[in-house]
Amino acid sequence: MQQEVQKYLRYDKLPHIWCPGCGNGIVLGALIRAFAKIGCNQDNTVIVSGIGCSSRASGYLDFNTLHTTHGRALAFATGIKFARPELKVFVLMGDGDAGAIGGNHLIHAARRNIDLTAIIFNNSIYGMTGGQYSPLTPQNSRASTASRGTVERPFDLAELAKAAGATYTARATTYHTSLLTKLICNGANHKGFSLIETVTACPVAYGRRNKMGSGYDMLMWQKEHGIPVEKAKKLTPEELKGNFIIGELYKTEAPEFTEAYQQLIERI
Ligand SMILES: Cc1ncc(C[n+]2csc(CCOP(=O)(O)OP(=O)(O)O)c2C)c(N)n1
Repeated sequence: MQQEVQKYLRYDKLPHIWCPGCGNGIVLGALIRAFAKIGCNQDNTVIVSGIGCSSRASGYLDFNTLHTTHGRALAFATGIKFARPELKVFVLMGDGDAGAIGGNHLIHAARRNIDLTAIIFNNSIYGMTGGQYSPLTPQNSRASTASRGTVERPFDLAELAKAAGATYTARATTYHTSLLTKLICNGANHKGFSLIETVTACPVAYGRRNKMGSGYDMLMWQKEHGIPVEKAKKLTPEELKGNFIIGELYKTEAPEFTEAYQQLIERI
């Protein structure tokens, strides 16, 4: 397994830029294990990312990679998939990248049900730029732009994507790594737009301000607050409060954008 996994990394790009305790490396680890499990061909796979700490992940991966502009990863990925539908395209984004500046691209990629696998690194904050709150920052959290706590209600990106037309949504954490690997495989094997949110820790820009302790403590927080989907069904909204659901959240079949477009070409 080790050799299978190592071939997916660009060793000449290491050391990585992530801080001690950051969960991004764990997501990267789950990703490359998923690539090995699926048997991803490096020549036929494209990794697109936006801008942010998490988006640096594309640079460490030995595939056709595109490190694009903040919030536009899905727009670039849509272009690639549309021009070359035979390619497998993964899109790596931070919560700010996908939910704020890139929110419009996210809802339209979901609406089109284009066959992309979107991985959201949700560290609850803008990590790279020093801790401004994002649309996924939990209410009442402190951020560099909310020193007394944010009053805004956060998005549930999985619900948002589902409402917009995504046909596969799932969530895991950097504590639940085998689940994360499995969900990435399932999302990648699903035909249509799939979104896998990963709850990950930013001890420096989020954890420190919110007294969440070390990277290890934040992992334990994920362990305690990530409620498996089957268990969550038996709980009341009151009991679920302050927690989040992990596992496969939604899966359905719908016409995929590039296939529907190909059918149109053949028809005319
Ligand atoms: C158009 C544009 N606006 C703003 C920025 C500055 N910027 C760079 S990364 C970033 C936020 C990163 O947060 P997130 O997407 O959550 O990723 P993280 O760094 O937390 O992984 C911002 C605002 C930019 N590079 N380009």
